[in-house]
Amino acid sequence: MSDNPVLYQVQGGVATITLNRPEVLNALNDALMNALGAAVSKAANDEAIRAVMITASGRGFSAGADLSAVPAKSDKPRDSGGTLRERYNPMISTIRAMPKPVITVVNGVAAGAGMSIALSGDIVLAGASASFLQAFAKIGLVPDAGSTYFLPRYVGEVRARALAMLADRIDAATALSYGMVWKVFPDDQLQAEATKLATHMANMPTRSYAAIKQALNGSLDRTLADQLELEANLQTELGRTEDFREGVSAFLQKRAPNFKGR
Ligand code: T3D
Repeated sequence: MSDNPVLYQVQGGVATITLNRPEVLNALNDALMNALGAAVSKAANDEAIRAVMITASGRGFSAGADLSAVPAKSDKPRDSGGTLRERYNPMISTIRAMPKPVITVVNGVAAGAGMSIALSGDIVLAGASASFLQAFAKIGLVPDAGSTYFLPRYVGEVRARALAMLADRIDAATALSYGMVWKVFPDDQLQAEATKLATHMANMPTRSYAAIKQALNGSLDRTLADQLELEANLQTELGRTEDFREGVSAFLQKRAPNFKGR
């Protein structure tokens, strides 16, 4: 049994958040969810952190909600909606809104809300042996923690409905071909490749990434006119940043830029 359900490490401007209940494929119990929510908020609020990785220990990414915590019979039905509102939803919202990139590094099976967390990343990487499973319908639930938002946008309605209703487990290669995943790496190279990417992103103009997130979050729900206006507003802000001046100077001087995230 792991003492810390979530590990938090910082190196070179990158925070690595590791789900750490490998004995149950990082199933999400209250302790893990409280620690994960706190870790995500900490990374979001720390200006020294310019990229975040979310990954997991052992052979799984996350098997979703810890089903051993659900009583088989109870006079008092479980308040699943309350759990989502209190723990899952704020965390998913923070991942999407934080003004820095989040890379989810899917090292194994991602099921139920574990799959939702995997899909919430700005960049989703997977190991070759990873798999994805909308487990919810198998136990009489509806996909939650953002899956019904992310899936149709990533894979289209036809696949989203089939994945949610049939709850088939798909492998990393299929997830890649569906557009749910940015890249798949051999399992033994996944963490090194993810760290390389996160370190690269932590040295890029962070405010540019923050604006990209703001522009793309919900862009499918806005009109073209609204989107054009949002881009103009964001570009006004970015045009005043140190990193924009540095990027242009570096280009004109034919040297590598030194971005500060300001
Ligand atoms: O009320 C609310 O909280 C609402 C929120 C809901 C959000 C949700 O996520 S609902 C969906 C919950 N998750 C599932 O239904 C998935 C259940 N797990 C599985 O279907 C399979 O375990 C997997 C497909 C994920 C992996 O299969 P496999 O064969 O690779 O591993 P396994 O042998 O089934 O699991 C390994 C161990 O992890 C095993 O324990 P044992 O027998 O070695 O002692 C298994 O019981 C445990 N485990 C796996 N998933 C969970 C779990 N323990 C608790 N909760 C789990 N979700």
